Amino acid sequence: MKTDFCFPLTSPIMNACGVMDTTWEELVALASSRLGAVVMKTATIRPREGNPTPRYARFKYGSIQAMGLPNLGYKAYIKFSEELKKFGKPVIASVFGFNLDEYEFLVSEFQKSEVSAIEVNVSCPNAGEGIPAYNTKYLDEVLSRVTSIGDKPIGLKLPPYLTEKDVKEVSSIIKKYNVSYITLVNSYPTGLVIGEDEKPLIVPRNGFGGIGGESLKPIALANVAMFGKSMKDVYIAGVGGISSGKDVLDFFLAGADVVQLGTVLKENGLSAISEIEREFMDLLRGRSIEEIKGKALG
Ligand code: RRO
Repeated sequence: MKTDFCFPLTSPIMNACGVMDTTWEELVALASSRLGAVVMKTATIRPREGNPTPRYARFKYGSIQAMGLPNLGYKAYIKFSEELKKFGKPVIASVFGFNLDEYEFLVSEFQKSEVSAIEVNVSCPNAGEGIPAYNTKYLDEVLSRVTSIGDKPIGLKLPPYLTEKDVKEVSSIIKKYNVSYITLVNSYPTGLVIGEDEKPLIVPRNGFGGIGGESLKPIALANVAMFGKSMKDVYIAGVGGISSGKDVLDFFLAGADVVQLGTVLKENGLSAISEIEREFMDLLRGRSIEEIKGKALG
């Protein structure tokens, strides 16, 4: 199931950043799976333990989490990228900076590494100071710092936007820079789920957390469709609530070039990958992905 993306892929299905991709063991499991590429957990300069637990919970309509960027620090992921080479599939780094200098530093370090692309995370809802990409001036500054270093493709992980007007404004900023792909979308930044014990399901952020899974899917699909309309020259990785072949099909019909699995991997493990792939192949009915891309919207 070859697909068109900024580097060759044997499958258009990847893991979503942040799910089963923090430790060496998890990354080896992903690299040994049928995924077309492996995305590593968003790295910060220093290792982080993340927020106190419980910080992830499943609920009827999806998942809620406030992980707080737990990761081993960028040096570990640079080393892993060298060792993951032998699995023969592209490895994508993800980075989060707490300021512009940190973004620039992290991208320049990964530009010297073995990764195939660098995804700049400007949409983490659990890093304290709001969502970087919702501040368009800051987004512009981040892009101006990170897109002029090195030759590896730069991806941009965006939060969900609410209106076509927002998407047009953000697209006009991204178009000024050499961004190869955008990943749509990060978790919906602030949700609240209350349990049977009449308390929020998660502890950090007073119970608020990013929403993923089923609830996120229509929001993610709309973002894929809106960005696909306003930006023709960047690839789109679609993510949000994909747990079946029909979900994958929907993302391609909305205009995605590749898709990523998040909550479903966390809940069902690696066996979800081949199941979803099989269901999707059946629904393709012999058509190529190119033939169906964006077709829901005419
Ligand atoms: O680690 C997290 O709390 C986290 C990250 Br970095 C992200 O990009 N999105 C998210 O929902 N959680």
